[in-house]
Amino acid sequence: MIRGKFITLEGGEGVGKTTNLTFIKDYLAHHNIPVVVTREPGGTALAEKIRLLLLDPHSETISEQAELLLVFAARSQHIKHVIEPALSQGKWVLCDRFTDATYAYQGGGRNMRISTIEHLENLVQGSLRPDLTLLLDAPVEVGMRRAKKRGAFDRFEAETISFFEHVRRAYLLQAELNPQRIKLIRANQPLTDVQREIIDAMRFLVRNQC
Ligand code: Z5A
Repeated sequence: MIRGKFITLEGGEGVGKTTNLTFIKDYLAHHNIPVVVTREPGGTALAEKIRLLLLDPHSETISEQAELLLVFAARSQHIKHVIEPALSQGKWVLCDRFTDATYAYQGGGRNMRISTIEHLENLVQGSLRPDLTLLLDAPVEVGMRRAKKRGAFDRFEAETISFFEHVRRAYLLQAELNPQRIKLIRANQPLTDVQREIIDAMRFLVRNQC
């Protein structure tokens, strides 16, 4: 059985990850590629409970270290019960956020040590890394404006502009450090243009499959 491909979608607040997830799923279905769509934090019953704890704006103050460990605890469950089984059955996995989000939010936003994140990444993931990451990038104000339309803020959305500027910078650094894997998509454009860039970035992977 040929192993499936692992695609992740990343970016800051309101850049359009959820919107484009459906678009990508349909694009893969059009090419007869079986795909499992999932998200982080989350993807299993336990990981979804951890997600609720992480996003709850009324939870007790969560230390930066606890936040990082919760993110990786959820990821460990997700990999074992969803991601790895699907990939080994030849399915593709399309995941709304993955470890680049940890580098961006806990590394960039919370200023946690990158070496600690790397250590946990190796511990929890072994050699698992995405085959392709689409990083939707837009100025922070654009994403926040779009996200605001949704109403009540979760624990992350209540952060300051400066926090999200650090997140964005950390994402862009990840893209610079991993140019083969991470494709930058300019998300501050009309949706049809964003989706054209997404298809361009995915074409190579999809063509090799068909
Ligand atoms: N987190 C973490 O800290 N560490 C980790 O390791 C991981 C996650 C994995 C999960 O949030 C939180 O967990 C996240 C980081 C943290 N916190 N934050 N913030 P999430 O991923 O579930 O939620 P999110 O980032 O807040 O995603 P989002 O706000 O749902 O944004 P989105 O999915 O990127 O955007 P959207 O919902 O598709 O679009 C927003 C609106 O913009 C919507 O009305 C669209 O119709 C509109 N839109 C989209 N594209 C366009 C274009 N091109 N033009 C105009 N309008 C558009």
